Amino acid sequence: MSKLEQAIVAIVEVFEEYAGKDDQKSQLSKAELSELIKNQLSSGAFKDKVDPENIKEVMDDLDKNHDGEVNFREFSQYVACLAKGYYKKKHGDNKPCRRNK
Ligand SMILES: [Ca+2]
Repeated sequence: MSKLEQAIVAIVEVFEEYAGKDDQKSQLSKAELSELIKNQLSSGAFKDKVDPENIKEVMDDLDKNHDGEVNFREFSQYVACLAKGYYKKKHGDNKPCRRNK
């Protein structure tokens, strides 16, 4: 597989792995999201984009339909947002990753 194909598969697999930890296999609960961020988004390039201590805020930001869970659609938008943030940071624009509400 190409680099991009691998990245896409990885996004899906990470979501499935963490969302599947409780009975709601297609949704990330607050606890699952917290664990995902802690384990998958803790290296230097992303650490300042997400604060595991402030998981409630991240959750509120991602959970667009306010059902207390993050579905794949919401998660993939978050990943896209992180990618944009990473690109901007790499090119000298270091604004935090927040989408318009
Ligand atoms: Ca779940």
